[in-house]
Amino acid sequence: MRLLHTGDLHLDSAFSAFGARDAEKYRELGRTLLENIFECAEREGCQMMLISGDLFDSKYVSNDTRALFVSLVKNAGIPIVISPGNHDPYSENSFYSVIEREKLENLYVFNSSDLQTFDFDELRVRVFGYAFTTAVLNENPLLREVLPEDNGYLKLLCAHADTSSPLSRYAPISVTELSRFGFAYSALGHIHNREDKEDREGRIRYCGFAEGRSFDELGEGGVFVVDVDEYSCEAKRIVLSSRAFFACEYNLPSDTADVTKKIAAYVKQLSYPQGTYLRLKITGSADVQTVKEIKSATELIREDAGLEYLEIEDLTLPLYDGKYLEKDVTLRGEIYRLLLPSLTSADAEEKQKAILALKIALSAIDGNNVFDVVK
Ligand SMILES: [Mn+2]
Repeated sequence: MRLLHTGDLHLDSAFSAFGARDAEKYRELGRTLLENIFECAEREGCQMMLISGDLFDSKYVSNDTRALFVSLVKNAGIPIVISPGNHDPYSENSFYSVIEREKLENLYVFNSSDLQTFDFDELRVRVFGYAFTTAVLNENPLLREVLPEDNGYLKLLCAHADTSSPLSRYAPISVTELSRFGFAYSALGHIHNREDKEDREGRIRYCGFAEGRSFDELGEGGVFVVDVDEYSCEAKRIVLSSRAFFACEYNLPSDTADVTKKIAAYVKQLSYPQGTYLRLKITGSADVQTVKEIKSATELIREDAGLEYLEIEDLTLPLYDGKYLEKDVTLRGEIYRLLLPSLTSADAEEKQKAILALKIALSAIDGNNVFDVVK
């Protein structure tokens, strides 16, 4: 059979980091994405859709999103199976319990934190699953119950679960434990950045994000279209995102003449797709003035490369000449030498902290307001 696996859409997210107007625009993009997913299911001839939780960002769903969801489900003509996650748990007055009253005949929502099943006789498929009924589910329902007797149907799992740690509060289960149940396909949700299969055979997968929502979700997003039976399981990734977040690094040349032009040319030749949100990290060494100059050219660089959004992150060393500081016998040199192992560390986080520490120290010695550096 062929199914579409998605989840973790977090529709109606607050997007509070982006300001009220942009936030509404982003929520609109979320609805367009939902339409595209249903369209994709139809185009690809999917016989079922599995939504493995966190379809919505919270239990409150806007009227626009609700109306769209209902009409898409009604017109889909295939079973839509949902396992509510930690962000959109099934509870009294939650979106899912309210929508039950609409009696959408092809919508199947798990509503208990005990293991449940839905049987689809025409497809000869049984879908196992459960619901988060609060924001946490300390124990995975699969691990405390005996599976009902086999009825000969193809066994699928649709669930929000965490395979990364047994101590997780989000229905923890290891890949080894999961493999023992013999599901032909386990459609998982919760970990957004894992598009690769979890097991060797590719029968256990996280859906991954369908469209990035921040710089925590880098790259293009999409859904899985899965062909599965007892003998084989093939999943193909279909990109559906109309925008994507990317990050890149530019190491400043020692000659900083025309530096903004050089950066603009560099970013342009990376030819990012339309709708790109880019975080450009500048590294190397530069004086305060050069960094200021680069930052003030942000809008120019963005426009030139046709980006939707650009932010420049300053990771430069505040040095005109590191060698000079190294030999400096004053406090400046002493601080530099002290921080040097961390400044040249391969650990990006450690390096970043050391750079910030050096900037604060040099700024304080110069009698400046250190908060200007932190900003
Ligand atoms: Mn989640």
